[in-house]
Amino acid sequence: MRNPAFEFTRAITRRPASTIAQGLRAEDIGNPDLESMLKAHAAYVAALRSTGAEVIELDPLEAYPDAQFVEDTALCLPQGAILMRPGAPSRIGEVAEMAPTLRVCYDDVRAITGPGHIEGGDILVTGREILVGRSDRTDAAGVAELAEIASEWDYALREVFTPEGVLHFKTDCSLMDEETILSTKRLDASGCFEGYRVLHVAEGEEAAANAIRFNNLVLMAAGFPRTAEILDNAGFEIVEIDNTDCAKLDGGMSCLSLRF
Ligand code: CIR
Repeated sequence: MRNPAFEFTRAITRRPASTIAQGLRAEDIGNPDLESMLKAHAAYVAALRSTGAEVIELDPLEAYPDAQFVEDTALCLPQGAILMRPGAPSRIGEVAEMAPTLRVCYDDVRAITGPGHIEGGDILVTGREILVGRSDRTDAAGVAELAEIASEWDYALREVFTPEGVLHFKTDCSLMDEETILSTKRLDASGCFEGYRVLHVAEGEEAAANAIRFNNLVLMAAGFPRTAEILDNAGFEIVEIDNTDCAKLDGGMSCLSLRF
């Protein structure tokens, strides 16, 4: 039987807009380059498609420079989709832009209506539960509203914390299979993965923790050879994607798609 936490038939992505230089970032390490970002984005979409999945590629949204990070706008579960309420004010409008596509894909589309905030990057769905990390973007009220919807669909939801200075919970972890999580040591030290098998990213390669297991593949950012070796030794089939430009906007592999 299909495991809906990492076996998918569809994904939604959005091509980066020409306004990407205005994208949010915690620290300015230079502006991303649109041409190379588009190239990396195309490689990402091709990797998803190579697994047999259908990928819906949405057009760029010039008014929303972070809109290629579609993951933050919704949570997609087999029972339905839930529209998020981003904690970043400049990103709230991205949700209404995503909603029509989700309404075509799902009969049941719910929404976080507030007053709380929650972004998809803070949510890790495993085969057993939904983990949500509180962060600067996701607050207690946002988590509580998601928990209500999740309980209607019989999910156990557990609130965890995102390490200080880390954008999203999933900036520091990814699901690899039903029992395996790839995590930074700093996040795992919080004890939130008790009961799972945890693979640590290599020391100094913390940015490799945001990967995605998508069907038979693990998509990870290129340039982290020791973590790639750890995953390879654990038996995962890796595809490395250039993340140089997205990283300048604190983005990574999970942010670039909604998977269901
Ligand atoms: C932001 O700060 O919202 C974007 N520049 C990056 C969002 C990354 N999304 C994710 O990790 N899910």
